[in-house]
Amino acid sequence: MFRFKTLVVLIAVVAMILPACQPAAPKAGLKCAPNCEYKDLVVGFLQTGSEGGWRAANTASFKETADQLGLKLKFYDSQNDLAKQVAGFNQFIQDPEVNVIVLAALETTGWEDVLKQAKDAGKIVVIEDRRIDASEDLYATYIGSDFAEEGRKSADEMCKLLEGMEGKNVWELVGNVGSSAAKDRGQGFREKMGACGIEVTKSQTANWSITEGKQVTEAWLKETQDVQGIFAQNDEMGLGAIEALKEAGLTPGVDVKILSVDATAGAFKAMLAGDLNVTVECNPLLAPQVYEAALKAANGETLPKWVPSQEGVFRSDDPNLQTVTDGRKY
Ligand code: GZL
Repeated sequence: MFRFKTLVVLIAVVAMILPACQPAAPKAGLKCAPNCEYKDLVVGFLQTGSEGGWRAANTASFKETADQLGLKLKFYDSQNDLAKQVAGFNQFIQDPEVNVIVLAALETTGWEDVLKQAKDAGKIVVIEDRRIDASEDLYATYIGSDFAEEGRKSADEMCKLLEGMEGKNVWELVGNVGSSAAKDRGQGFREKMGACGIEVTKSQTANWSITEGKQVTEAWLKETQDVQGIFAQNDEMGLGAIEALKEAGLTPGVDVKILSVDATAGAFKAMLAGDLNVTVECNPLLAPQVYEAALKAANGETLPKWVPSQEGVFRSDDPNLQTVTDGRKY
């Protein structure tokens, strides 16, 4: 009996000592934690490309804010080519100077491997603008818009624009099909369009561009002119559709209602001209939030996995539209 009691006590003592002998869990964050400052950050930024006004404003936000905060920014233009963007990601993993990687993903899938390699290399990863389908433990946080909500807002606004019209046929100009922005805007629009009987009778990618937006709309107009609204998933494609409607002898904004997403300078100009009816805002000025999140992660803080942007809706019938336009940053 005595030996049994001795054994029990011995096991209890060992169980108490063991944890203290475990190797300490690796410290979260960078070597400078918990006193990292912006000057300690070297950020490798993988931008999608330069496809339009939204992207230009997003890039400017990262370059200007880096200068203001005194951090070093290494900018990589993926030229809207997924293979180039993955290559750039690997380049930043190999770069001993880079301790933070920021990704604006061209597509939602295909990131697990490079994210795991970045984690193993001790690099902080922040996803900006476009969300991705990957394990949340592989990145610090995602800073970007709720694209599905933008789609829902677009359907609600299109219902108002088509009120009183007999037909409810809407044509959809889609961004690059693998992107979260295109997928989620389309899904959100379809969630709410039924409320007023809208039917999406034509839908095709125009890859975020004015030229392709015009080409696709021209081809559709050759088939039929039975369309009451156009839902363009970004402003550039909406501007292309406007050009095509005019060349077909139709009055955009009147004969056919036009709604686009982003709220860039081009959209405000088109609304003031009466060609565009509504633009749903998508905020590109994300760099301050992204760099702040990177610094917190560098100092070992755990962040929420998504910080949604706050955004509005702008309409051509707003009596204060010129004042609002004059106050815009992009
Ligand atoms: C949205 C952004 C989209 C814009 C397009 O956050 O990813 O990409 O809506 C841009 O204008 O090409």
